[in-house]
Amino acid sequence: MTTDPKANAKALRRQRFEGAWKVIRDELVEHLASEGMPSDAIEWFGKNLDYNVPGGKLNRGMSVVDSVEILKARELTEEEYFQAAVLGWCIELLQAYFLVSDDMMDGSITRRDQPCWYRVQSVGNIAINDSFMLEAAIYWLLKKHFRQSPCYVDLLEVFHETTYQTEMGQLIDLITAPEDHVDLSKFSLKKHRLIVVYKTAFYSFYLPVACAMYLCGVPPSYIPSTEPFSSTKPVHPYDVAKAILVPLGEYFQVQDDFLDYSAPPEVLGKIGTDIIDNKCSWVINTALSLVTPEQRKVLDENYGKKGKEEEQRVKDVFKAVGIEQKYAEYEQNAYETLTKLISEVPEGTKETELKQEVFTSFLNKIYKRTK
Ligand code: DMA
Ligand code: MG
Ligand code: MG
Ligand code: MG
Repeated sequence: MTTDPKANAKALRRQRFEGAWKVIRDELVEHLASEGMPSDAIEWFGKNLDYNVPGGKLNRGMSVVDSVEILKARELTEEEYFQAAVLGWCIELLQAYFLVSDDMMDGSITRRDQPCWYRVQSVGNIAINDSFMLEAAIYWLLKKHFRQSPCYVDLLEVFHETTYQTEMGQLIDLITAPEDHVDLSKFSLKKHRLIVVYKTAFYSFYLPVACAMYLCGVPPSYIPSTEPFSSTKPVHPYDVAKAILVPLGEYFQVQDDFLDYSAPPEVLGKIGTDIIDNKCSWVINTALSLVTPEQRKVLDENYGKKGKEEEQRVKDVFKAVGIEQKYAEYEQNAYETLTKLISEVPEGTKETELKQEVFTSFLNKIYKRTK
């Protein structure tokens, strides 16, 4: 505890959310026992859960609870809290599933201040199956806790759809970054946007808010709207949410890209691999628009190479073109654009209607983040 009441309130909220995980975690482990799995398998699954699910910032998961509270505009009952927390932890399980596999595909070394799961002694490729089990746990939990709920099918669909979108995003992220062939002329900010919207924005930003909306009974539409978001025409609330949360997710992944290059690993909890991995990141795309022909040559010759020295040469060019300043400008601009977009959302009064605070609270969780 600190003397800052705001920090204390935040710590308490996190503790309460972590308390729900203890219950959910035990349900999952006990289920394996009830399937007659041997004790070493039960232990392995417990370790998989403990190592990969609860240790992150928990922004995605806690946003479900926060959004439900904002929509209902009151404190939740114990039962309401737990229901929202189950959905929140389902998103954290989804995140764990993506991260375990992402770290294998990206050849990453550390995550959340510890070795990536596949690099843990005796795990290796078993991490592939472990990631599948993290995903499957979501649907077991949804069935257990929401089978009787009117929003069960909507929840199933939104988890399936955002998972598929994320996998499309991971596909284009990976094939735009071939290990054996560096061609920076193939990169563009347009390509980058497509990658990040699919690999990050849908599951990290739209999914938590959509879960909260379904839980609060915001009426779903089964006919996708073809109208673009505008402040004058009434549009479907899930489309309104998406129109804000997708650019919010894009901003979040630009931060992730910038921090991959700039943040000290002891702060970030992971060692950046984007330069070595030949990734189509915001940093390289922005640098490409600023370089002299000489600097361009350095990037062409050193980007996507395995060595530390090559990586340092690329970082030196990033610094020389003033990437820090460009990022500060980008962040200011993104914040202002998002704030304006949010201010145009019609302010609802019922729990089945959107409120601007759903979006401002999410934006404030990530604005100027350093990890
Ligand atoms: C993030 O991509 C997307 C998913 C689906 C994990 P990334 O590889 O940039 O993430 P990180 O920087 O956390 O490895
Ligand atoms: Mg990665
Ligand atoms: Mg990746
Ligand atoms: Mg990254």
